[in-house]
Amino acid sequence: MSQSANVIYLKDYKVPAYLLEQTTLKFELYPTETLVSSSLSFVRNPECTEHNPALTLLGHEDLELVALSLNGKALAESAWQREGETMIVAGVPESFTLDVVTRILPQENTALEGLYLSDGMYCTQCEAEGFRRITFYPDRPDVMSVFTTTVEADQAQFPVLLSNGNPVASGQTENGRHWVTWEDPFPKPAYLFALVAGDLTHIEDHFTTASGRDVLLRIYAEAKDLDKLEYAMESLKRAMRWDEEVYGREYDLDIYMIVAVDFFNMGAMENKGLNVFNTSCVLAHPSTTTDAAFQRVEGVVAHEYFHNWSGNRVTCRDWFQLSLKEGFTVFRDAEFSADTNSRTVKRVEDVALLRTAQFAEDAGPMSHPIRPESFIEISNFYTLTVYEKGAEVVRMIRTLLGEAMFRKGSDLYFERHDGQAVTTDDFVKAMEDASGRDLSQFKRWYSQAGTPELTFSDHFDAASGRYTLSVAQRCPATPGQPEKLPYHMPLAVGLIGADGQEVTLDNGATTQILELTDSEQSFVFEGLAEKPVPSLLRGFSAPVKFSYPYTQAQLMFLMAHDTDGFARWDASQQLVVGIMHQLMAAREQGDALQLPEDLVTAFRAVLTDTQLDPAMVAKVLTLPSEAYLAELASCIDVDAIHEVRCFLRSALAEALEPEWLATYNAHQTVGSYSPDAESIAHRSLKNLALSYLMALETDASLTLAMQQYESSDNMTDMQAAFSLVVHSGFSEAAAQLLGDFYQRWQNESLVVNQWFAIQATDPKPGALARVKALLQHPAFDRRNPNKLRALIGNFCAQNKVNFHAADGSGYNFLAEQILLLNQQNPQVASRLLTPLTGWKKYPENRQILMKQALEQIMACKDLSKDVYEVVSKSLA
Ligand code: B3K
Ligand code: ZN
Repeated sequence: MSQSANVIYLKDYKVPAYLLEQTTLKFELYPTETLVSSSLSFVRNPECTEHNPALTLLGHEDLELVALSLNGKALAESAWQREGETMIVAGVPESFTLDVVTRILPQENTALEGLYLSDGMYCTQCEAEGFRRITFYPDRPDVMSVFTTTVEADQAQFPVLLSNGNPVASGQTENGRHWVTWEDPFPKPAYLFALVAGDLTHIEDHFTTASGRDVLLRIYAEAKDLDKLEYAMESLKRAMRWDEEVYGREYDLDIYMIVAVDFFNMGAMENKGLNVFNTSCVLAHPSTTTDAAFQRVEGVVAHEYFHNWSGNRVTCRDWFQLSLKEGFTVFRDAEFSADTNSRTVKRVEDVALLRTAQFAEDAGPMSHPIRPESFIEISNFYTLTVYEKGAEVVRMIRTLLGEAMFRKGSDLYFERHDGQAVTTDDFVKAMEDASGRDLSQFKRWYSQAGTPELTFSDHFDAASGRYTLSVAQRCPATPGQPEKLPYHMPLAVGLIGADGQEVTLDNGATTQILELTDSEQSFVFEGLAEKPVPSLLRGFSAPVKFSYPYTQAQLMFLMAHDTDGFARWDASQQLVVGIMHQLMAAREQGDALQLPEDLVTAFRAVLTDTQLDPAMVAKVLTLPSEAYLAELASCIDVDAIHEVRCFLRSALAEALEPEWLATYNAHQTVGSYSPDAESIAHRSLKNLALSYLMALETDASLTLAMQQYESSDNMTDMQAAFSLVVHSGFSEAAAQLLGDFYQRWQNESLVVNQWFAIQATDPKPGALARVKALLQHPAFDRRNPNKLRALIGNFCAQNKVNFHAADGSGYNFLAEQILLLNQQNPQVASRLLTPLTGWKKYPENRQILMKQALEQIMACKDLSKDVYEVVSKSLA
């Protein structure tokens, strides 16, 4: 690409000069080419003030134009101009029909954007800018139109032909070909267009909407996966009901389809009426799918369904508004999962993700506000910031407004903007108008990047019984934003007395929402008999880092008495992190590492309390991840983090061996597998106990793991045992299981991915050589993003000790892989790069090597926009 990459700015937004009334498409799919004929009826946009504006279409640089005519008359070459992705047609009338024919080669499309083949099946991915790889079109989300799409292909090879909306006609032509026409009555931007053609089977069901309409539900997959579709169907029906009950939103078409494809850059896509899913987010069966994967299927099915309102009916004006649909929809799916399973567990998992990966993104070279101001390649902005932090921002609005006002606000938003392409400002305005609240300062969350940091302190005046809680906020500088203004955020706070009882606060409840608006602010509580222990940011009420000078005793007190599940878990994390920091300091001094007796006491108390939810016990007793410890560090010592974490695990295993064994035995699930929250909770605690027991590396623990591997009737238990053995020092058993597991599951592509992933994350020395060897394995396919993520992605992002090997071999490996993928699949290449982007947080010797790897990539002459943007910003 031209290295003077084009930067697109939010401030340059202009309304489109022409609107589209109708899009009529015909796809003729042939083995060597696909012909796309489109007929587009344009009208002048009354909102555009320009005099006689030209028509601007977008088409990928490699897109082949076969024919172009205006109102039925072929256009001379001089009538239009192409430059980069833009095609300009000047001198067009007020309203006109443009007919365009393009020739595309889906069989050669390795970027998996636009129309491509996945395992012999045609499918599309058009968000954000894939439609311009199909035809010349006003490919921008604020141009919406109704679509009529005809798909024609060989009948024997592609018996199923799908597109958005309802099927309205079908027929056969000569040479064994057939066609189907689909009509989508809801105006939509091109990014929501979809087409699927293949030899697919499906399951079907029905859903009756609250107003009594019948909706046909179909989930399509390859025949071999027919037995893995039921859970997605159940999840879909639950999500449809939930959206009616909680948001008053009904489905609108007569049919809702999901198609599972193996080659997919992301998780899934919410195309109107025709979702396309990565197989990993839709297929589920007890024998091949873990609990975590079942929950992911449920969450992603719901997420894509919820987009029908938050994304499709009301869509984004431009791609800077991406969080309008993604932040809101992630918030919606998180609440759905919380209502369906365990609220606290879901919250803890989401916060753990935010605190590790999103906070790291906020602190790195790609840091951006949830509404970015500029981009080179929009695909690089489908980030944890836009999604997860975006969801936290919506959550804060709900906390500030309260549930009833928030619902009033979302009703107003959907009603006011149905059928429109709008902005995050429009969303906030609807919330303000419905509630009468002023959110102008709050809107800084949309424009400022970085993670705010809160420092709490307090004072108790015994004579007056007055307790003062003070808080200071700051937000570190981020690229292009040296100074930040104070944020408006809700602090959900409780106070706990020495007897462990919650103090009743001014609002008559035990949790109060304090509104922080200033850079320093104090809150006063009157009438206390003694100094309480504060429980801060209950439910993680704002996406910030916060500190209060808790003693270890106070953290243990909160672990025992806080009535807020999140806060209890957070206290345990703070306690363990503090101890790990002490251990790292001891290691630095060359002192022997010692397990603090207090920690054993605290762990024992949790482990033996049969009243506690086993899922929460498992969360509390899981040591903070290496990624979280890395995020907290100012300079990341990968080896120290790994060693200290291993030490602590083994020491806790030893100190509590009988308790772990008892826990292991107590939480065996009986009866056939079920992915409900309670069964998942028992399995998670049982497998955590097994992991501690395996840390002892005794023959007895190996026997337990081997028995579990052999006798389990579900993938959760089998994989837990498998991965523990593979990662252990029992090399013979590991080799045996590696062979056996592959033998059993070689025909299950998603399970083979797990087999790759578990080897890629093995922390033992030599992992890189093993990963390199696996790249040659017959089951590895370099064109399949799931395989790339399983092997290369996991090694670089999760196997920190090996990726950060002192000789730089891990960095060189990643640079080589990025260069191989750069042209083939730019989106995946750019994502896999993430582990190198944080180079400035590592010690100098690593910094030099990581920077060299980035420079090696930068030196490549034909970098894709995707990779160029991430590498150039990382080196800036
Ligand atoms: N909206 C899609 C994202 C697809 C983007 C691909 N570059 C998935 C989702 O968030 O539902
Ligand atoms: Zn989404």
